[in-house]
Amino acid sequence: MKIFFSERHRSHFPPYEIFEGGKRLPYYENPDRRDRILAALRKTDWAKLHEPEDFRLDPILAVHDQDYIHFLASCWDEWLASDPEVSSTPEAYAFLPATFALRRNSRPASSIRGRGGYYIMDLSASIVAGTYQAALTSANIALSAAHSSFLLHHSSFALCRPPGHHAGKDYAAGYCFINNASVAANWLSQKGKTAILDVDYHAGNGTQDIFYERNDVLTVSIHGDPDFEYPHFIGFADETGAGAGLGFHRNFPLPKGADDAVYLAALDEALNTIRNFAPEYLVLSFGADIFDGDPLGTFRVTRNGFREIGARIAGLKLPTAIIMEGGYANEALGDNTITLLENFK
Ligand code: SP5
Ligand code: ZN
Repeated sequence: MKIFFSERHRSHFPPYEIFEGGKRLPYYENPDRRDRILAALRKTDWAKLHEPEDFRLDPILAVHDQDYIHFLASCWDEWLASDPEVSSTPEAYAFLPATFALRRNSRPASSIRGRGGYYIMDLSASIVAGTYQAALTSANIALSAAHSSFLLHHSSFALCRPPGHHAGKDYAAGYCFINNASVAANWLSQKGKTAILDVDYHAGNGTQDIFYERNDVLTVSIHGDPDFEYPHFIGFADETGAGAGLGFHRNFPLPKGADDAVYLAALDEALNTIRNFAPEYLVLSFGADIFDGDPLGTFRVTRNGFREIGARIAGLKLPTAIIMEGGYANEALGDNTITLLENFK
């Protein structure tokens, strides 16, 4: 199986994020996550590692607003220039807004603080000097996997970092800046009918937003119920698309503590929805944070669960671009990811 990866991700490692109560914590979405998965892949005899191609900005701008991408590109330098204290010790800082554009009958002001609060949804999308380059490379990794799945009619793995499924058309959120899976799926959809299945523990709000009014790409997400879990405002079962896209989005919110049996029952329903749509390609947003013991999740999916989830998705017999999203139990990340991927090799 072709695996796409890059060392560029290392330039995105903010020193902190902020949790409820203003609690400042080390950034969970850290480079060690990627290193663990890569090390596990290197031990197999089937993972063929490749650097990504450069697809330039067009396929990204087909999904994201230009002003937002410009904000990502210029955020760090503008913030540095605006604050002498930050520019004297930049490595101690990450850009996070402190004032948010709560409703969208609002506009991005020209200041970096005004644009930060407009284009960032929460306090887990910290921006540092290398964030934009890392996010661009991550999108190129996803596009390279999509390209390979198209050419070879075989599954491929995009070892993306930063992840993407919380990023919307014009906003960053939850460690995500560019929606890698959406960029890949939009690109693939020009080659053949494409569906996205999102199995990350958190609702794929960005992906849902991006395709909500489209009927040419089916989007399906299984996740912790937003009634108790991040991203809190989106990912409910009655959200099924709008306009031409009505009936082309499905959410499967699950309760705290969902185990293999509960998870697999929802997965079977999700897979039936995908079978009815009859796509030619699948994009799988894969988050390993459904694992029992993940520090940011509540599910109890076991190693066997990962094997069975992989087997059932591979049972669709579709060329699948598997896109890495979350997963924060770093010691288990390598084995969990390999266990899922082995079904597609
Ligand atoms: C890609 C991905 O998995 N992003 C996840 C972002 C989660 N951000 C959570 C922020 C709120 C944290 N509150 C956690 C309380 C834990 N007890
Ligand atoms: Zn997640």
